[in-house]
Amino acid sequence: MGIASEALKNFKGFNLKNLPDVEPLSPGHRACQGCGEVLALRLAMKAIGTNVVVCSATGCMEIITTPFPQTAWRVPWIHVAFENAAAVVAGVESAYKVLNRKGIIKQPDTVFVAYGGDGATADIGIQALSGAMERGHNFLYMCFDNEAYMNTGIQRSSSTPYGAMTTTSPPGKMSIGQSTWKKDLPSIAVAHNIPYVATASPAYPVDLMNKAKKAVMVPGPAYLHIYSPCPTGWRCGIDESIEVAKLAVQSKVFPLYEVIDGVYYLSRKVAKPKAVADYFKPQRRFRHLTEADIKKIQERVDADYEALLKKCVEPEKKEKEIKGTEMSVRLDGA
Ligand SMILES: Cc1ncc(C[n+]2csc(CCOP(=O)(O)OP(=O)(O)O)c2C)c(N)n1
Ligand code: SF4
Ligand SMILES: [Mg+2]
Repeated sequence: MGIASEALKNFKGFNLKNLPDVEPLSPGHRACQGCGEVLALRLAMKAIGTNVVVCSATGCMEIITTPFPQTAWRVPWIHVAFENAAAVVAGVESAYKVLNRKGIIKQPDTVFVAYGGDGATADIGIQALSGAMERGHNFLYMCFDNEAYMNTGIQRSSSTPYGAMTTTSPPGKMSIGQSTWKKDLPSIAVAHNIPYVATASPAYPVDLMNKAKKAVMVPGPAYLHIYSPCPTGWRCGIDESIEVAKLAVQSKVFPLYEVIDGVYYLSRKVAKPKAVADYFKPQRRFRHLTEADIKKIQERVDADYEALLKKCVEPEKKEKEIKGTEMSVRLDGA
């Protein structure tokens, strides 16, 4: 049994009847109305609890929670630079380890979390993240992926989806919008052979909370890639974030899965997928796309989903393996 499976063998998941009351990230922050990113962060922190040190990269979730001299954080929280949240959390984790070993503090159960947006994670901070994962620090890194640099005015990142309009990938006669395909960050995390990687979405809040809880229970590095709807940048209604997030899963654009000790588990199989065109409809960042463009994207989404299913071998041998993870179905037949 791998170290993550061992740590999770007695895992008791959240359900709608036992959700924690604790709110490490309090109300009163300054996110835009309908922000899916802050909702996802709030849910993750509810699951993680208060015995935590949080390191925040620059980005929306830093700016909107800590306008000086106020803060929405009720737990120790460090704002670091745009690029080094994973390096700083690694240092904090190492310092706690040494202080505990020397008997200077007695806090062996404190957990360490770093988070950043897609720009902070996929682009500028990927080196720090890769290093911290490779060195095996005991920490959780959460990427809140709203698919552009939103805080500074909706610039494209390497996590912006193909065809999307941003202020630095404007569509026009010569341009489709974003001209590159979205970087596959969860696979990059998996390639580091860390014990726990998962994707999550605020449209499936209990699943998200269970994954955040599991991620901090696992010894060693854990990585959560969290879909984060941004009505401001995606040009959808402020009441449509959750609908769009659901459509992302239902159209196979953003599949939910876990990789525990290198074994892929699909969290939610999409039996009757919606069309990618339905996912695009509420979002004006895609409104310039032609039928041919959408067909090309649909083919890519179908292919990526098939490739994911293949990693989850023998889908017919469904097996609920880890207690409390009702949505997590082991698909490798082992
Ligand atoms: C070295 C450096 N370059 C640029 C910036 C400006 N900057 C601050 S936040 C940000 C965008 C953050 O985007 P992302 O990480 O995707 O988070 P989001 O705001 O979308 O949640 C940028 C470009 C900076 N603070 N530091
Ligand atoms: S710009 Fe987007 S991600 Fe940032 S606070 Fe507003 S809705 Fe949330
Ligand atoms: Mg972003």
